[in-house]
Amino acid sequence: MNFRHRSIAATMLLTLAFGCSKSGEGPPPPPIKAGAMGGGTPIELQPSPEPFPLGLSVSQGSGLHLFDTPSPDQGFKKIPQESGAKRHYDEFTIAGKTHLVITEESNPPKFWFDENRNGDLTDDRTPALGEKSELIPNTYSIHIRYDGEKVIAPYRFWLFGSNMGGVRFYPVCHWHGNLTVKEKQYKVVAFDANADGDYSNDPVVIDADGNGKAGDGESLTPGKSIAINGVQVTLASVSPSGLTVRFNMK
Ligand SMILES: [Ca+2]
Ligand SMILES: [Ca+2]
Ligand SMILES: [Ca+2]
Repeated sequence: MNFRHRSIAATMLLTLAFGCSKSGEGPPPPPIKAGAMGGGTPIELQPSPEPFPLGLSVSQGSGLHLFDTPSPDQGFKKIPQESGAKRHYDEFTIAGKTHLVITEESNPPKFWFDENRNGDLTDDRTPALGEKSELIPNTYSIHIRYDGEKVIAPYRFWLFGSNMGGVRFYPVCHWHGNLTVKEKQYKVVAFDANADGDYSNDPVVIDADGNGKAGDGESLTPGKSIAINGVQVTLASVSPSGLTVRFNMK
């Protein structure tokens, strides 16, 4: 799977006005420079296609219904040309917004995601291909627009028929970076543990004791602190995309 490659090419576009960035085309866009939003010192994290960083657990998010036909209420305006393979028509709510989705039982299966939320499923990037042959369970990688940050960020997820009912998902990805305190580096992780595509409502973890696990006191919500090497480190915020975390240190 070329998640990393696609991440470099398509993550962190400076502006939505450039439209979609397809994988492998041209040089990577310049990274977002953290602006003046919020307090604290910003740290830019890097995307990773691996789940459960530092042993963090996850809950299941609501996924798809696999409707056989599009409902007039859903607002499909334009759909990709039929291929003969069976399709399903859904709304997928991620990062607080509803996106139209068409899934197709081709091999590999396809996942069209209305990234720009205009009801046209033909003007977005090429469909995400399942990493295995069946529609579900399978892993897909999409890009989500975080309009408030002007960021487009990758999101890789496991889509499966849940024993809780329905087709659900959880993230198979996270963001990671390093926080330097008194010249020593500590791993920082943002993980969408509640599976809604919004990292601002999950704790940020600093592996302060360096044991590779999220321990007691290492998971911070905004305003919470941990003492590291004699410095009080307080999480100011994490952006919805997960790209930027901000800390105050004193
Ligand atoms: Ca679209
Ligand atoms: Ca979340
Ligand atoms: Ca730890």
